[in-house]
Amino acid sequence: MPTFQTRVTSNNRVNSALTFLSTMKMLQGTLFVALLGFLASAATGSNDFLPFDCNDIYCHDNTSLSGVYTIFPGDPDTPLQVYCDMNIDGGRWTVFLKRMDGTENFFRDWGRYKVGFGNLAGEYWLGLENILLLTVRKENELRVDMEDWEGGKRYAKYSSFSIDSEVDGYRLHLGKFTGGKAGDSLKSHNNMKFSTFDRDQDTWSNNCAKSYLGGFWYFNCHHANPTGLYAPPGLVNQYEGIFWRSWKGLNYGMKTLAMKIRSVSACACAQKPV
Ligand SMILES: [Ca+2]
Repeated sequence: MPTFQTRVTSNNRVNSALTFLSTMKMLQGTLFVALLGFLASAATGSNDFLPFDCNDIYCHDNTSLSGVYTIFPGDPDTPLQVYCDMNIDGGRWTVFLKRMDGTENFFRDWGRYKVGFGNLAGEYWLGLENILLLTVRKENELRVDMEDWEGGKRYAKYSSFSIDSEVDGYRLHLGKFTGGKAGDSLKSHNNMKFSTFDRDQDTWSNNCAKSYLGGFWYFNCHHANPTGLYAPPGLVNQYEGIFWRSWKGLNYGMKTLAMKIRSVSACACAQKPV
């Protein structure tokens, strides 16, 4: 029957159209989910790539610039943000202490030095537990970069750097001084436990951290004070500033100072493209 046939044909067309629309909706949904996945992946900057340190980030992409990145020195569920120096001396440096403008308070207690504090884009301390994670599984070298108030720049490098766990006082193990015109001001700090004003593990009868306003591997007490008071020279007492004795003496606080570590194992793609 023509009318019925027409109706059936019409119904078939409607059904086909509905099926088409439904399929398109499903496809759109799938595409939307895929797009979300892509955006999430792009946002984390990874496809299951879990860099251990800044060295891994550079090896994964040797065009990476200096800046704040997420690394995984512990397990995959504990991301850690850190500043990576990808410029100086071949880059790949994981920065664990940065001083640059005096905006952060470094006269902190044991608990804060243990877990870290500060602003990753500015001044910060990465935390002794994180430094331990970074150095317990990989062998690292240490570099200390500093700048005076007249534009002069110096550095000091050490062949290895690691620390013990908290039960052993985060004791410092430093390799040999391997160069830099800042000179070696950390030699006497080697093999010292870490001290803060509320946990005195130095070798002095008094409390170095309390007297000199930082947290560090003090002996009795220090030839460098990277966590000391931030101030131009002459504005703080001797020994209290961010001094580095072998370059500027005890009474000169640096304008900037950064301590950074780098895996000593060769990077598979260490050359930046020309
Ligand atoms: Ca003491």
